[in-house]
Amino acid sequence: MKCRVCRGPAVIDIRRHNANFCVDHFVRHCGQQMERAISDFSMFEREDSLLVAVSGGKDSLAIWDMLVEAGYQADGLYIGLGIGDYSDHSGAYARAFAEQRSLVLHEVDLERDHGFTVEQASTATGRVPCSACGLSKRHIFDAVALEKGYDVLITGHNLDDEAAVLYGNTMRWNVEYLRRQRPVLPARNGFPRKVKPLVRLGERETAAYCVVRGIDYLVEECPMAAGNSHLQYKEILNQMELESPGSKSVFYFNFLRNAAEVFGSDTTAESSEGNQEVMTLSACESCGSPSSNDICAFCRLGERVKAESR
Ligand code: Q46
Ligand code: ZN
Ligand code: ZN
Repeated sequence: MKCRVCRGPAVIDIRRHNANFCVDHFVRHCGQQMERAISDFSMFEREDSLLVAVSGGKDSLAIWDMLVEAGYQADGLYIGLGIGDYSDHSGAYARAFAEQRSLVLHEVDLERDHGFTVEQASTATGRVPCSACGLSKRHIFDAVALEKGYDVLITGHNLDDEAAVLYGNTMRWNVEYLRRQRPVLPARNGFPRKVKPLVRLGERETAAYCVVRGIDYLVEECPMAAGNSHLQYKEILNQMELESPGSKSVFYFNFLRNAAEVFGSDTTAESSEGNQEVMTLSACESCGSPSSNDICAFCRLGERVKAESR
């Protein structure tokens, strides 16, 4: 197996590109794919300040590393969710990465700073943990980005994640979500722009990137994810990819190219000024975050957990 670029010994084959790469050219390939996503979707400019949502897993550490290597100004944000050992381990990987590279890592701990854990919220609401977890993460990412003045929030969603989410939303014809499934969600009042610069890389590639760059990451999956439909969709798509390399990429990028507009665009609703949705948002009376209710969904969740535990 020879590197497509230099003909030296290759360490990885990427079947959808019909290409093999040596370590150096693979790292370069990953950086180029990230830059292409940033420019194709106008994600951000060189001078923007970036906040990376860091979980301690391969994707978030890979994108943070690629951004820093490419010279972007990128700090990290880690949220302790209180999911037993998983949270302890994930925090340790995120901190070690930041310390080794002298990067800024902000930390929020759900229990210490907001008085509840994901598991407690799940019990109190009777809903799956991922529901309270997703709500809490979105709220905290927005709040920290706003409070600390970052221009853009970066998440490590890769091609496999996005194709699986698209598959799930299509299976249910979940039009509301299809409308919002873009690699860029523009800023709106009080909410930062959110972007996914890893959409051109699969998770096998982000894992390989971490290995060749010497990045230690948490391999263990969140225990709450076991058996969820997102993982099942990934398996189905992996099977298709095996038989027909490139299927995931075609499915996702052709959706963006040919079909996304059919479901309407969130661009208007998400634009930063002067649209109706923004006009109706006021500050949450409890935390000050933009909200369409007097008390935002996150603060209501916290209140509910406290009420249940009394
Ligand atoms: S961390 Fe949270 Fe995920 Fe765990 S509880 Fe679900 S949403 S699976 S990315
Ligand atoms: Zn090479
Ligand atoms: Zn609030």
